[in-house]
Amino acid sequence: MSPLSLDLSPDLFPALTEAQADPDGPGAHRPALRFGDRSLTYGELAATASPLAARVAEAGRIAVWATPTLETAVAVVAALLAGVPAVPLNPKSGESELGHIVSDSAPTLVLAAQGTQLPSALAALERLAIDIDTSAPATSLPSPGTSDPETPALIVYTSGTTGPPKGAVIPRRAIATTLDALADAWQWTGDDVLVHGLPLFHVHGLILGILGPLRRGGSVRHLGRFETAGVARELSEGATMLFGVPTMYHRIAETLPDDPALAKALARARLLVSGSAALPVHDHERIAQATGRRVIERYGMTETLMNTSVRADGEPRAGTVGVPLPGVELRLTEEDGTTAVEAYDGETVGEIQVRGPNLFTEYLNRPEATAAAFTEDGWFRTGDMAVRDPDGYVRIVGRKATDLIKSGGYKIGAGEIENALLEHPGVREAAVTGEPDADLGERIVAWIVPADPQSPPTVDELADHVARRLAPHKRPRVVHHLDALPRNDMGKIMKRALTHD
Ligand code: MCA
Ligand code: AMP
Repeated sequence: MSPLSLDLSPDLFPALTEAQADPDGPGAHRPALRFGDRSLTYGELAATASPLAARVAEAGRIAVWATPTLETAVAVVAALLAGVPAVPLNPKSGESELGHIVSDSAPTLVLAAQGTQLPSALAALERLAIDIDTSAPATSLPSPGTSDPETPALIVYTSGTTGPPKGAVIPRRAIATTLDALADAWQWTGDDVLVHGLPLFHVHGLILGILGPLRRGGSVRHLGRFETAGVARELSEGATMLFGVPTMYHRIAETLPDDPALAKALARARLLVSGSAALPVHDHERIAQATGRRVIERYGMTETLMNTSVRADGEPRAGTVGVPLPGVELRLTEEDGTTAVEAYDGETVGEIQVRGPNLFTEYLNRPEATAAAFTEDGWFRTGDMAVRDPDGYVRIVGRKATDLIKSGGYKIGAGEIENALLEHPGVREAAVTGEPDADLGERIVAWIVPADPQSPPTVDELADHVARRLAPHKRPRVVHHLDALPRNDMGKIMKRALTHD
């Protein structure tokens, strides 16, 4: 582990402060954000985010309608400047998921781009339209001295095995340290130009993908939605880094044989980074073969931000997530959850536990869940199972909970989908599992006992039902009908007995 180098300065975005202080200086004219044909320099970002920050400064907590747009980036930056915690909302969330997040996090305001139609679940909230007007006179940025590093910066909702998603409270300290640790590992500087098409309501797309470049004084070009053509265009027009989930790299690997321009563009990139789920070795190899470049993986979690990475100056090794980041303590533990595994033999499996300034502070309103997530001496139990190579490289081999599914890089709890399915009148019993999928990593499979075996609900009907209530990425892709679910003597569903045959 490298020594801890903690920057506890409350100023998350020095380049923005500099642009504000010297609006005619070169720093103010540097590009900061670009979404399609709309962009902002640091000076323009300061001019548009600072009045918004002043307007939200008195709000206890705000929600942000996190579409993949310039408005979302501006709203989150404004909240961070004001020191007001922001809750990013997935604009595709269904009524039940949105209702839960809003009642749990109790924001006083919702920020959304001007002209956005918001769903009824948000009707009771006061609304503030984000209007990007770079001609507005910049008000002074709120004094950075007012923000304690422990102040909650973001509350990001993340699924567990059962029940609705929990709000992970992420302090400013965690954002600053994780981004600085990545800068060290990736030699990430203000000269880098990042391209990605990740959603902006999760850690990957928002903290790494938007706040990361802004903390470095560099820039990001967001694709609006992921497409290999957009990746090729941006990397051939000056972008230096690409972030994506394995599904995106899988689609790149599939496209490469017929797209020499994409291969050429990827070959020029300084760094290709994958995370949120494991990138299969086959996709690693296909990309390396077509481009001569190796994708590097980093490993993180909503609750911990980033824990490990293959370093830019290290050996890229497919199938591993590299070494602990500076400041992150990482250990593997035996089944008892407290005895450390000492072996670095590439064989002995243990649960990954982490400790460090990159961690969240708590699950909002869930003291018991928070307590259960940590050991007595402050290690966070990730639930991920791994081995360590002799040189310290971590290899994730699975996860403890079979009821957590990673599909397209999204973490999805089987329990929340089962609960939604049970609310469908055509479903008497339901169990949800994940099965391997070349594109998504895992796909969601629903096993149901229909209320009326003569007319069971169709896969489309159940997919729509789940998408409307929770979110489209949580919809089952496959549905099996059964006469009864396999249960043990205690009545517990035996998911391992759920197979096709
Ligand atoms: C299809 N669609 C539907 C339905 N069927 N909508 C409603 N009801 C239905 N029944 C729509 C979808 O909404 C979507 O719409 C389109 O059809 C296709 O959806 P789908 O096939 O599900 O996926 P995709 O659009 O092809 O998405 C693949 C993806 C996506 C782009 C890779 O999964 C993705 O963005 N993943 C990123 C996940 C992520 O950022 N995870 C980070 C969390 P439309 O076309 O309009 O969109 S993990 C994290 O943060 C930690 C810290 C970490 O380590 O990174
Ligand atoms: P989330 O809770 O959505 O933030 O997802 C965090 C989980 O994603 C981790 O606990 C891991 O299981 C998984 N994950 C993230 N990055 C990687 C990676 N590079 N390789 C394997 N799994 C990963």
